[in-house]
Amino acid sequence: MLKNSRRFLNTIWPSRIQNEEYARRRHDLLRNLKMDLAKNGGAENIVLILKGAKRSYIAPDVPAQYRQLSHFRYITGITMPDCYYIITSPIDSEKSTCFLVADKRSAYDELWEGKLPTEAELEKTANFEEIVPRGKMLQTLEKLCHRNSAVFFESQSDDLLNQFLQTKSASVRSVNHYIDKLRLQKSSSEMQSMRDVCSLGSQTMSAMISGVKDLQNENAICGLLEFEGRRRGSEMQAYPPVVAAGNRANTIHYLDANSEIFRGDCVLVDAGCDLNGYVSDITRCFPISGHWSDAQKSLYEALLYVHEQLLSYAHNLEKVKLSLLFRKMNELLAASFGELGLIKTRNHREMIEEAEKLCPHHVSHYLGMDVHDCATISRDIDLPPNVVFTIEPGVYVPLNHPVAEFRGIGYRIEDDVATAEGGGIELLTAGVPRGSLEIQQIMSTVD
Ligand SMILES: [Mn+2]
Repeated sequence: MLKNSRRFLNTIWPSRIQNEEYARRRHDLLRNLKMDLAKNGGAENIVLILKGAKRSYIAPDVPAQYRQLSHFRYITGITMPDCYYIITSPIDSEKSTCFLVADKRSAYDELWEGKLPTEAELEKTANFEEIVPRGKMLQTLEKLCHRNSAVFFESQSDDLLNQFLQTKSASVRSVNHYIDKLRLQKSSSEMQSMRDVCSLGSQTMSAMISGVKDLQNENAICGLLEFEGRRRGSEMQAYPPVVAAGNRANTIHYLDANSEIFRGDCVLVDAGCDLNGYVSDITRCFPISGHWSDAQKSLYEALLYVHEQLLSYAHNLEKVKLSLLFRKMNELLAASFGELGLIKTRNHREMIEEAEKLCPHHVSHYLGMDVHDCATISRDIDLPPNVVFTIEPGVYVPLNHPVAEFRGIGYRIEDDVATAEGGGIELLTAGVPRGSLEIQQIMSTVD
């Protein structure tokens, strides 16, 4: 018992983000907004309104799983639900004033939901002038906004704010792209946060694969993922995992994860951990029996070759650009599947088209506080150091594919990497095996 319980000890992963970093982010955001406003001229002050996540319900009185919105957490450090945050700053001054909009909990609510953080605790990261009750928010905005205010808000709709903004002649601009630009390039403490969560995600995926042999339902794998992640300190899964056996792996966002697994099936698992507001995103595939059929193995190795080539291609690029990786992936898939016999044509253009059909998704997305991070940032830009992204080539062979041998197999191999300071990329999920034999080794099925 004692030996086993030790395995639960290493579960504390403190946040790497210091309080001052939140102040720096707000400062940088205001500076960038003002730089852009200076080009257009006219505004006297900035009023920036951020909305936090609302508590939502799946049935009367039954709260859904809650996660703070990442923009809100990035700027304020606050994780409690149902808040707004307002920053105002004169255009020609470094000074800014912040307000947290939040209601106190009554003694009755505290009985059911527990206490909220104290004002002093919230102030450490969010450094506001005062807490404004939600019923007073519109009044506060009325005071802060005048005719020459540049008002920024997230583009998502919000009834309360729309009510206010309709009465204002000032146009409202979206702040999302400005925050995305800051979030794209991670600070050194954010890089540590990403290393933490990717290490946790790698351990979770490896431990799941070690225990997965002969499970007979996708649901059991979901449970195993949850168990292996949480016992190591994951706060929750980063997203509903894809756990897809056999032909269901060809449904790219198959989320039901509740079907029977047959003995000869391979299983695709796409899962991540959520830790201190940052997430990992890893995909691995394995035969449930621990033994690959010849077709399963040869298709797996053809895809793995593409994955390895992409890692070294990205590592050797002078400037990484996700669009370049995408083009490279299609070329590699065409060549690798041509050699395998999955693509029959030898016409280059047709081979690329076939590759695009077999893998209809992009090779990468940015990663950070959200799994599809920084959605407003183009994938066609040169990346600076400390940008985290995935590399995830896939192959999905439908049941009606002309090449019978590989019908009904779907694979994706996904790792998380970062552009490194001195050039090249850092592999953040190196801890999860991906070789066909290594996978069998951790499943203990090597003869
Ligand atoms: Mn992904």
